[in-house]
Amino acid sequence: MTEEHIENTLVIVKPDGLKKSLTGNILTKLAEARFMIIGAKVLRVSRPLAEQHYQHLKDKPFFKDLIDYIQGKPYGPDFERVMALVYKGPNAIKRIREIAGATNPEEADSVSIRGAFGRITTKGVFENVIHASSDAKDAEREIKLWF
Ligand code: IDP
Ligand code: MG
Repeated sequence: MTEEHIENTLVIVKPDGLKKSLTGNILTKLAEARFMIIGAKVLRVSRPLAEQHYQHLKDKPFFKDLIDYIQGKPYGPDFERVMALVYKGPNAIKRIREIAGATNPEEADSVSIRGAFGRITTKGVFENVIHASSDAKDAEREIKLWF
């Protein structure tokens, strides 16, 4: 049996999630999984914030399109925003990653958020609806960065 850790993790409803009106759906899934919201805000993502959040991908060919994506640039001014949340609960990091699904929406479990609602854009960006911290170190760094 895996040991239970009470963890905090960062979730971001990305601009495509807001545009597709998936916020309620995502919040419901995480509430029904019994995670607690301990922080929430809607914000515009500045370029420095976007670049710091995705610093581990800065050498990738899709980096510029990824920064435009998290800033909501492809979706018009109303969707140049995200909803950032901090969730708390037992093994929250791993379990919320599972609910989110794999990074590539075409490979994600079809019942996961990314599998059900994500797509790959014609520019090749994985438009995958939601961010969820990938491990304890990332969760700590990201929560400090966003809140
Ligand atoms: P994660 O979001 O599942 O933690 P990361 O590797 O940290 O995955 O990548 C951050 C984001 O960058 C992804 O959620 C996705 O939007 C985008 N991305 C990652 N890898 C690729 C890729 O190979 N092609 C296009 N977009 C990608
Ligand atoms: Mg990641």
